[in-house]
Amino acid sequence: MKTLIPVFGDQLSHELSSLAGQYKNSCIVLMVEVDEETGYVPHHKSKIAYILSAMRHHAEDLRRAGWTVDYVGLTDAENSGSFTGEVARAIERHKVSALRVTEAGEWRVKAMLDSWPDRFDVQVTILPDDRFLCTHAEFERWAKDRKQLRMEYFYRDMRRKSGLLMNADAPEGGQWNFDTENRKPAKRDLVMPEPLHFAPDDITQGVLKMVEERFAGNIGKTAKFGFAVTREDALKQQKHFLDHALPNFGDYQDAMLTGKPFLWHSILSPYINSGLLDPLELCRAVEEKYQAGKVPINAAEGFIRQIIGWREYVRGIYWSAGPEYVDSNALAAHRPLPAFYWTGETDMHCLSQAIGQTIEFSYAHHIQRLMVTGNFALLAGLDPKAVHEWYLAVYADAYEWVELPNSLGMSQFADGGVLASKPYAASGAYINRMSDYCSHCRYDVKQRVGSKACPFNALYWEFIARNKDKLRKNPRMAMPYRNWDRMTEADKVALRDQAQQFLETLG
Ligand code: FAD
Ligand code: DLZ
Ligand code: SF4
Repeated sequence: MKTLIPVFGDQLSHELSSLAGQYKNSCIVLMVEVDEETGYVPHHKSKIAYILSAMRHHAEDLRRAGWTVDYVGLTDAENSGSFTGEVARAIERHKVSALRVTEAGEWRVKAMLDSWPDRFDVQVTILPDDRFLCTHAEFERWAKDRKQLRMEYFYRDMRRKSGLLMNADAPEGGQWNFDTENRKPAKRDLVMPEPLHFAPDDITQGVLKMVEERFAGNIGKTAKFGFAVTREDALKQQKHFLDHALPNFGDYQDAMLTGKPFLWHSILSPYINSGLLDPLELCRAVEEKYQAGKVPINAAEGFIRQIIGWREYVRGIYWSAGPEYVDSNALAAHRPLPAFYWTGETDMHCLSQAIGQTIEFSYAHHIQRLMVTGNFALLAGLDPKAVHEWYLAVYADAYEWVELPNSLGMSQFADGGVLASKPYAASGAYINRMSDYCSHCRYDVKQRVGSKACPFNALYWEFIARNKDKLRKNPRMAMPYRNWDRMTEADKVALRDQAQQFLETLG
């Protein structure tokens, strides 16, 4: 019996469940580059190049490990353009009698896989993706009967389950969470490590050339493309992060600096999400650094929380919320995305920095995504679906299961509070506290009205006023509403006028 094993671009792991326990000489691994995937949103050029190059390298790795890999390139003449079309052609080509596949990472592709048993006259087996700590059923059990889902409690269960940073039943250091120590603004004169740059080899150069031709109109530059595209190189970046950036990761996790795109972040998400790196292996390596006394507890705990806490939690929300989650718009926001999200051309320095580095590197760190581009979109009332599609397109680590709850839920509050207990809305003061952006900006962060006033300030109050019926009852929003109520009518009118005038300039 011959078995076909399709492996998708986010399944680049040797221990994938569909490969486990199979006889290599009776299987064909199928990897396909298809228009359907390169085109469901207008992905950043570097994101496409990263995924396709990593796929091509992974195919070589699998061959070296003894697998037979059938690889269909994007420009192959007969390419049908879809996963289903390519599986149909491969079933014919190889005369297979069985199909094994690890479950899809998103609703769109899941619907496709679910149609395969009816469509193909072969035995179809869909296996769970066991590269996560929490199974779908476990998340459902955890979420069931809870009035509110909160990451912190989920995270504690994941600590207990994994045993990471645990002393029997107690958390290492006596606390579950050291986040209060992780909010330091950074100074320019601190020495920070640059992530490793991996010079494109022949395969990557071929992909980059093809991407520049075929996706010329897409956002993004590729001149500085330096992603690892093999597990071996991704492990080098992992080690580089553990040795040089992790010790300061906690302290400066929320900081932002002009011209410093990476600070002490790991830049590992593209590798974790495509399967080149194993998230639990990485967390164990972080724990070892802590146990060896090389990194403080706030860094180790903070990093591990991002992975076994936030990453697993957003995946649970994505699958439990269902395919209709994407249509949520609890704050009824409908403004189209301003053009500067695609060009970075705006006088607002914080936005031009966050978007500029996104165009250059297909990367921005969490606080830039949440408190600069996300916060602006929230305050300006941008359409959450357009915002979601932008995040899905522009970041090399973006797959819907992880991007959607972060953008639509965490950053836009469009799910009405399923994921987060309150909107992440902030005036310019927050950005000023956590960055040096405001000192390079043509706007004055201290002013609320007038031609020099920082737009985030009036937009913040406009957001508070516009959404009072929806947010006033939220206990975590009591303080902003108290402050709004204390303002004079004249101040309120001036702020709302200022915001409206600014919004009109967005087109
Ligand atoms: P680090 O700061 O070094 O963090 C370490 C790791 O923790 C990351 O590599 C990532 O795997 C994990 N992590 C941290 N925060 C989160 C989170 N909130 N959700 C899930 N995993 C997390 N992350 C993605 O992987 N893909 C996305 O498409 C994505 N879209 C986002 C959109 C918005 C609006 C926001 C606010 C956040 C988004 N995130 C996304 C989460 C986070 O911003 C990125 O994981 C992080 O910036 C990746 O950079 P890094 O590897 O240097 O992370
Ligand atoms: C994101 C992406 C892109 C741009 N191209 C491909 C591709 O051509 N072939 C492929 O197998 N995967 C690609 N991917 C990743 C897929 O979108 C991702 O693996 C699916 O969403 C899985 O659910
Ligand atoms: Fe951004 Fe306002 Fe600061 Fe300018 S002044 S960088 S617009 S927060």
